[in-house]
Amino acid sequence: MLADTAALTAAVRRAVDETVITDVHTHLFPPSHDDLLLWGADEILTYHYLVAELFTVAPRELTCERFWSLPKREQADWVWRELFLKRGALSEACRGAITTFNALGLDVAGRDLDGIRRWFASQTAEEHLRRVFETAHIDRAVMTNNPFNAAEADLLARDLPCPDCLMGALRIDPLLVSFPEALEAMGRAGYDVAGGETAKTLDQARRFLVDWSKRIDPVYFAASLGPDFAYPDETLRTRVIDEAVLPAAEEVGVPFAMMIGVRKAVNPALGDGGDGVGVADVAAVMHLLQRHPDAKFLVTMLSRVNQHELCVLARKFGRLHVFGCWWFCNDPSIIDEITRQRLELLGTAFTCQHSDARVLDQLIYKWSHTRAVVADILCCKYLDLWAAGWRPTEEEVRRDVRAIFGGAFDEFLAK
Ligand code: RAT
Ligand code: ZN
Repeated sequence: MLADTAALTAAVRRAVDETVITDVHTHLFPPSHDDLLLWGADEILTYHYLVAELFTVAPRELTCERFWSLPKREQADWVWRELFLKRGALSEACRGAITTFNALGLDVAGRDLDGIRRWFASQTAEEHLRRVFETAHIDRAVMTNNPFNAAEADLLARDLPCPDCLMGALRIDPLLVSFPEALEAMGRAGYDVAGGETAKTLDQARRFLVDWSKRIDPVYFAASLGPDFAYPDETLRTRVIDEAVLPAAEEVGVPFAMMIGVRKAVNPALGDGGDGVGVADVAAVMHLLQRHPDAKFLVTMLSRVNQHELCVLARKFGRLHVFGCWWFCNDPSIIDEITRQRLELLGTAFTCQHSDARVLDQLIYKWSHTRAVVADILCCKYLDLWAAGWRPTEEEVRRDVRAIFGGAFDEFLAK
């Protein structure tokens, strides 16, 4: 039994610190996929969040075209100079790079970028992966595997070694947002899609997803969708969902993860950093739940405006699992707001965060920053409960912390 509120908050902070996290969405790859697994100083500094920030302050002579033509090391130098040396490094993405270097024992306070680079150059991907998982204190991370991408499909088809800590997820955006590209990929793989947008083609798409699932054993199917995502509507997308995606997901026994609200290529010159955000229509998710009573959905939304409505919807359907503070929401002030809202409306039946790490090392900061915010929130919530007369045990606190850091996700997958 916890004796008093000091013991209670100490137990909460210990639990948040010590809980091993499952990261439900990343863009990591196994080391065997060579260049696809990004890690090291220059990758950290050229993360697309930081590239977008660089161009908020870059001198006019540094055009995007010129930036992209530079070697990665020089791109990283630009970011370092403009955001870290000439300005205060106050953004969340800048702080993230600093947290990461520091946690790896590197001399970031001394601003020794060359020394930091030298350290990374003497590591191997395999040992670095182990070290980062240990430092971030996570057990597993879900990858993003896109079989519609020729290079990725080739690597996936070779069944290269993959550490147990990385789990597959089948990324299917082309089917929903660029159907001709999906047709081309399926055709290349030998599926009979010559008829175009017919029922037969959609059945071939279903088969494509089921076949790839046998190969990579995905935890879920996933796609990111724009703020204009509507369901049902008169477009091909509704048919693709009804006749290919959800039948395949149900056959394989996995949820469909939707990340909704990204306004793609608002400024295409920025590359991955050029996407924006828009308020989406949560009713599309509601209609999916209503029309597909056996389907399960994982959903995260990009606009802060959509968060409350999404929580309310998740209270109505146990087949909807809300996860993560995605991208522009992965900032302490917004994580704080969203996580409080979710706890208040959903108890522990949600996953409070995913890292979206594109660079291996980012697991370190994304998780340490989230842990700090969530620990503060949980202390408040448990103190409120204490004041109301409830007396939680340390084991119960640990159970509940694990729930929002991966336990509820595992339970959702299993049910
Ligand atoms: O957060 C990000 O890094 C975005 O660029 C996207 O990767 C997004 O999370 C996605 O998976 O589409
Ligand atoms: Zn992502």
